[in-house]
Amino acid sequence: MRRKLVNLFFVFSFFHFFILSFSHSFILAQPAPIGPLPLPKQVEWQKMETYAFVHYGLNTFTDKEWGYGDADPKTFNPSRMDVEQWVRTFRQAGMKGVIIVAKHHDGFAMWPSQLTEYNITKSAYNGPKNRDGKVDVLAELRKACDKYGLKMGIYLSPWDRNHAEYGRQAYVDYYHRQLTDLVTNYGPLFEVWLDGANGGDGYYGGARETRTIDHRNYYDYPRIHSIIEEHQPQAVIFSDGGPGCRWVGNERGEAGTTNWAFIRKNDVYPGYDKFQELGSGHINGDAWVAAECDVSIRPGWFYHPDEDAKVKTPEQLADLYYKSVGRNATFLLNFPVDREGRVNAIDSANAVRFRQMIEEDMKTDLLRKAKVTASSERGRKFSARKLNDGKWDTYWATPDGENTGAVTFSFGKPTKVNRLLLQEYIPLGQRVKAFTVEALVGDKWQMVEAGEPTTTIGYKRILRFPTIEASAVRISVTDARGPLCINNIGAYFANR
Ligand code: FUL
Repeated sequence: MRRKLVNLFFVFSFFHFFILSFSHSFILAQPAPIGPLPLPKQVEWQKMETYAFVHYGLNTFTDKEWGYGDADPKTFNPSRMDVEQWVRTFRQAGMKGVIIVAKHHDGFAMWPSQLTEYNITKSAYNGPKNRDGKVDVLAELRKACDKYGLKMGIYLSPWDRNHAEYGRQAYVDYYHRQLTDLVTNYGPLFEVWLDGANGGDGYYGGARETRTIDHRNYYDYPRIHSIIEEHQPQAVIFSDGGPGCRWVGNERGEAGTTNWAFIRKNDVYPGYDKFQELGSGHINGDAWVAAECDVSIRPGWFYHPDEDAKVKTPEQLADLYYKSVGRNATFLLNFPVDREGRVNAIDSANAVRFRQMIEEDMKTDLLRKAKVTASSERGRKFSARKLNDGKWDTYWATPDGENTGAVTFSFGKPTKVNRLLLQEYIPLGQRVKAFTVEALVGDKWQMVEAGEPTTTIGYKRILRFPTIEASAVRISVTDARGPLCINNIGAYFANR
């Protein structure tokens, strides 16, 4: 009996060993990451895809884009302000968060800052009070974001045309204290926005002169980053050069068709002169700093009554979605809150309709039920079936040494298609450099012309093309930085 038990034990251990090494061979087969890599918070940020921007302040009432820094705070006088209305609108427009301009270049603080008199408590605004009995637009926004499940972010302009010490060290200290105030008093922030603008002249406490600063060194960015990282480790820091995310190099809302999530971090700084490069990033970059497309729903960032007829249409917004989210960037859509203190009815209607349009465009993924085959697979765990299983963190991968590969999806019958969506599994890096799309029409394979170069994919790439009736589609990656790791491919028929 005892011998039998011992034998059984050996047999069991033997099998155990085999099972373990077998399963290990699957587990170990994950492709090696290829840097630069995103931090988990950068991946979470990119998954937000679309979020709102709010420009609201003295400029709204003085009809300016860049206040000089001398406007009377009493000018700020909304008649029917309703922060919840903003956030409800954003939610209906599918926005996952909102970044508010806490202070624009004019230096006016939208919260009861104790560091300057030039703040909201000195305005004519008589809205809800914070814990200290003061009006506080940021506290109102925090509350509304929590109520409607949106994330909150802040914009704090480094340039300050009101401050007497601007250009000297005392202002830098002030700016750091102002930032500390914001990152410690308004709950978790998903993004902190540091713009690179600096026009030189300003009120500067009455001096009314031009002051120039050294863009690279004046603000002490390392200190700014450490203040944010200490209190808001989850926040992604925006500037021309990141470190969390980067400006896309234009304010039209368009990313480059080739768009790497990398930059050479020592080259780029806020106010970078070769900002045109930011639309495509640097293929040989050493830091993961994906692009964000900031654009206003109106021509200006702030509200101007004469722009009521110039609000971007739902069609134009949808086009920008494809040119931003559909090109490996995020879409930061600005809403110039109006003089009543609301997202204007035209803006709100167009933004909500835009979201419906995108949802209708990509309502049914035609590949979910298609049969998929691949030129090669890296074992069962990384089979081509992972491309249309609806899961974000399973992916198709090719074996080491294979930096090209093709997948074919067969519909079984001719099917109308005009959109294709691709996603790389970015926690392991961005790899694809070039790909092609073909469709089987009748018994002939023909190239699908998306009207733009099919180079990078990254987190998400969406192609639009004239409707074809295909019985199969084939995607071939023709060049990449390493073995392929693609987690999702979808195809749609947008009926508009
Ligand atoms: C720029 C600013 O100069 C504009 O006024 C606006 O705030 C835009 C989003 O960033 O740097």
